[in-house]
Amino acid sequence: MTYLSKPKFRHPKLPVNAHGLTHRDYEGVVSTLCAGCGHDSISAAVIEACFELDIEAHRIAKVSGIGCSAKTTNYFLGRSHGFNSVHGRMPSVATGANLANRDLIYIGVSGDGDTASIGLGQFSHAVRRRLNMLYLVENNGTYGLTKGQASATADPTSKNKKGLSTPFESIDLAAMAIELGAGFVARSFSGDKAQLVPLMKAAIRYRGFALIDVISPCVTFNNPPASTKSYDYVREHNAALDRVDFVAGRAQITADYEAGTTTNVTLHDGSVMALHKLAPDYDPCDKANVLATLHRLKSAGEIATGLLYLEKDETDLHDLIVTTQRPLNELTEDDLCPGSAALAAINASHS
Ligand SMILES: Cc1ncc(C[n+]2csc(CCOP(=O)(O)OP(=O)(O)O)c2C)c(N)n1
Ligand code: SF4
Repeated sequence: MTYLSKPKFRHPKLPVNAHGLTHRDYEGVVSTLCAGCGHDSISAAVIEACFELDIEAHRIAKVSGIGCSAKTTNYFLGRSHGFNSVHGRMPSVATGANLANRDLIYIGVSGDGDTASIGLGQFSHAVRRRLNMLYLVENNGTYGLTKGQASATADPTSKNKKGLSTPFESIDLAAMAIELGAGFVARSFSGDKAQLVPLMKAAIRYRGFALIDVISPCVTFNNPPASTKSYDYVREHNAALDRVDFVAGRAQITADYEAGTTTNVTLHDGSVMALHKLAPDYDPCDKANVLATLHRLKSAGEIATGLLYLEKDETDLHDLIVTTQRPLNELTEDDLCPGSAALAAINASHS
């Protein structure tokens, strides 16, 4: 694999965030993806979201599997922890890392092939265990890296570059994640940075499993207008249900939103998500209605985007299995081996 590092020079007037860091400090090496690939826009959105949230790079762990999508973790957050695993196995690597160190922020990047086929089991269990992570699916309906086979998210009505369709029903990863217990589920489009960046910021701050299914056109194998994952199709059929504004909770929050059209949701760390309803009667907290809306729009050939589902009570895997508050590498021998009296008490409690 070749790595092209970016020139170190930067304009002295580049904007800086609370840590004095510029966007350049959140970048990785030069992308080797095809020019125009949607995945590169998603990398740019990750850089923007982390810059705006003032997250220091060493607090983030980025994990991925295999695919063009999986390669992108090399193109952002060059100073963060990273693990490029094997095809479909990103969720178990993320689970192990998160259990060992709950203090890091986990960003998993996956493809629709990586998640909806070989990694479907791993994905399902990360969701139902409410692993605290942002799970990004870069969804192009095709296996880009292996040259354009249909993936399990390809719609039977869709046609790829060669005019071919799949005979099989497509998997809607967002609907599946809602069914399996994800607390934060959104869908967006790589070409809509205004929607994607606030969604990412809110998802990073959400404590629990947060999925963003990002339609990300593969310009080389699956971008004719007849493909339901193409730039043209998504622009024409984007049914945005809501818009999210995000205000990080570190400073005093002064949000002024029009009554009646917006709901403010405060996250565990004090950040506020302002949800602007675009579709009448859309409530992202009403699971049955959300699933019915997704099914209805899908059958009409529309693509529902925005914050699709939100569980206001944030719960993660550590809450569910009651783990220690401290990262495992901070535990001392005394913590791990409390002595024979403690062991005798535990044994006595089982008799
Ligand atoms: C165990 C295993 N099986 C198959 C492959 C071949 N393979 C590499 S990437 C890929 C699919 C990638 O598609 P997707 O996850 O949608 O990512 P994209 O390249 O489209 O971003 C496959 C089947 C592999 N690397 N490992
Ligand atoms: S093959 Fe498709 S998914 Fe892979 S880099 Fe090129 S455009 Fe992107």
